[in-house]
This record gives sequence, structure tokens and C-alpha cells, in this order.
Amino acid sequence: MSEQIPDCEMGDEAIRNPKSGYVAIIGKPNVGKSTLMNALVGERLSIVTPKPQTTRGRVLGIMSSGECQAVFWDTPGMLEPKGRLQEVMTRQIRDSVRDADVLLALVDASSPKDDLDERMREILHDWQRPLIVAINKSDLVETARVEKIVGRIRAVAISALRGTHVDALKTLIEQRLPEGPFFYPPDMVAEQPERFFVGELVREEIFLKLGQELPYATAVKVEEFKERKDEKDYIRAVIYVERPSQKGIVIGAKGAMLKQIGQHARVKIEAFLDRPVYLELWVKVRPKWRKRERDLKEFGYW
Ligand SMILES: Nc1nc2c(ncn2[C@@H]2O[C@H](COP(=O)(O)OP(=O)(O)OP(=O)(O)O)[C@@H](O)[C@H]2O)c(=O)[nH]1
Ligand SMILES: [Mg+2]
Repeated sequence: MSEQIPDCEMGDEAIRNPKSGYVAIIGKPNVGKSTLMNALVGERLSIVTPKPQTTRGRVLGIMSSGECQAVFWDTPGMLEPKGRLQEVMTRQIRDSVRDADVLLALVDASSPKDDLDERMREILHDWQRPLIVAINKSDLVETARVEKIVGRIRAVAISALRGTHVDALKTLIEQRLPEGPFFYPPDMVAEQPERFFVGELVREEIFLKLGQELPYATAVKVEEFKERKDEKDYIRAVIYVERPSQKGIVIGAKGAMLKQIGQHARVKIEAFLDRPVYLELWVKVRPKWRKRERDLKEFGYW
């Protein structure tokens, strides 16, 4: 059955035969999902750090070119969920997969266990729609090794960090999009509110500056975001930790750590918003927030 595809009336010119669809990017923690989504969209939307489990919720990124619009879901890394927060993260992955027209499964070429893991296999086993498997971080390993993996699981080798073969991947995605009008105007790249990205950029600094368990016990909530006439925007964000001892570490000696986190986050926030801001950071203790539904909802993870 073929139907007349409506012209897409967005932008200056009507787009003939538009294609559009949701693309879920899935994979184990730290394989480079967020780096890849940013590379595809061409904006630094999703936070990236060398630590696993950086992404906690799903982050939407829109890539439009010519007649095609791909709406990406960057998802948290797949793992055996332990605790409430990880259960919620796992649910975010499931929801993204459920809503996807195309699945983009990412594998890390440099990981000693390069194969698709069990959770991924389960999803792919039942998957009836288009699938692309990409092997990331191919810059870190010898070509022969990449070729071996590619041969075994029929995948495309890329480097999200260096941009190698990202354009080829773009084409593969566009070819697999279903026909239909755009979901968003072609110049739009993100949908989530500025508050969300501001909180994420503070969290990125926490992941980069603090070691061990601390980043994982931390949530950031933007409690106030005021646009002011003739003055910088005012942003008040609270960093929540689980224990008083953690609060001390985040603040640091004479407030040095908090100051550094604030300074670096502000520079990133200003680059993201493209305007100067005044950022005020507070640290508060919220015992066991990772276990409590009410707290998870308050922090936007539910
Ligand atoms: N060398 C190399 N490093 C990469 C590449 N892609 C990502 N990275 C690095 O891998 C680390 C993790 O990248 P992310 O994009 O945060 O990975 P992720 O899959 O989103 O991680 P989670 O959100 O924790 O699941 C960062 O240090 C990136 O700079 C790549 O192609 N090559
Ligand atoms: Mg990520």
C-alpha cells in the first residue's frame, strides 16, 4: 500500500518526500554513545566524561539534513541494574528502544570483551526494525582487530571522537529512516529545557573533578533560573549528595573545590547558552536519594 507523502512545510521551502524517525543509541557504559550523538547532531548536547554511567536519563538530539530528520535518543549505558537509580536508567533504555524506528547499537573496539553483551543480544534478538551496529573507538586499536570484529558482527567501524566515518554512518541512518514529515523544525537540535542542560553541565564537572564513588552519589537540581534585563541570567543550582562527609569533599578546603566546579561549569554553560550567566552553587545532603522514588522524581530521573 503506498500513500501520498505530505510535503513538509517547515522552513522556507517545502521538503518533498521527507524521511524522519527516532534512532535509539544503545550500548554498554562508556562505549561513546554521547560522544557519537554529539558528533551526529553537531552540538555538544550530551555530557561526556571518561567515567562509565555518565548519562543517567535519555537525551534527545535532532539531526536534520536535506530531506531527512533523525531524532536521536542518547541512552544510559546498559548494565545489570543494582538499586533504584539504575533500574530507572534501564527503563529509560527500554523506553527509547520501544519508541525507536532505527536502533544504533554501539560497541567499543578497545574493550577486551568486544562482543555484544547479553542484554544487547536480548534486545537485538526481538528487534524487527532496521538495525545498525557501529564499532566505536576504532582509533585505539589496530585495523586488523577492527576488521575482525566487523567481520564477525557485520558492523561499521567509526571513531566518534575523531569523526572518522561518522558521515558514512549518517548516510546509513538516513537510508533507514521511514518516510514521513519532520517532527521538529529543521534548525532545532534539542528539545529538553535549558535548565536540564545546565544541570548536566554541572554534573559533568563533578564527574571530571571528583573521584571514586562521589559522582555516583551526586545529583544536580537547577532550583532557580532567572533571565534578567540588563543583567546576566541568574542560575542557582544545588548539588545533592548522600552523606555529610561527601558534602565536605564537594566543597573542598576553604571552598576551593566548589569554586572550581562552579567556574568551569559556568564557562561551559555560557558557551552552551551563548550568553553570560551568574552561577551560584550550593551543596546539600539528601540521604539515600538514589533509593527513593520521590527524590528520583524531583531530580528528573524517574
Ligand atoms: N579514543 C576514543 N575515545 C572515545 C571515542 N568515543 C568516545 N570516547 C571517549 O570515551 C569516553 C566515554 O565517552 P561517552 O560518550 O561519555 O560514553 P557513553 O557511552 O555515553 O558513556 P555512558 O553515558 O557512561 O554510558 C570519553 O572519555 C570519550 O572521550 C572514540 O571514538 N575514540
Ligand atoms: Mg553517555
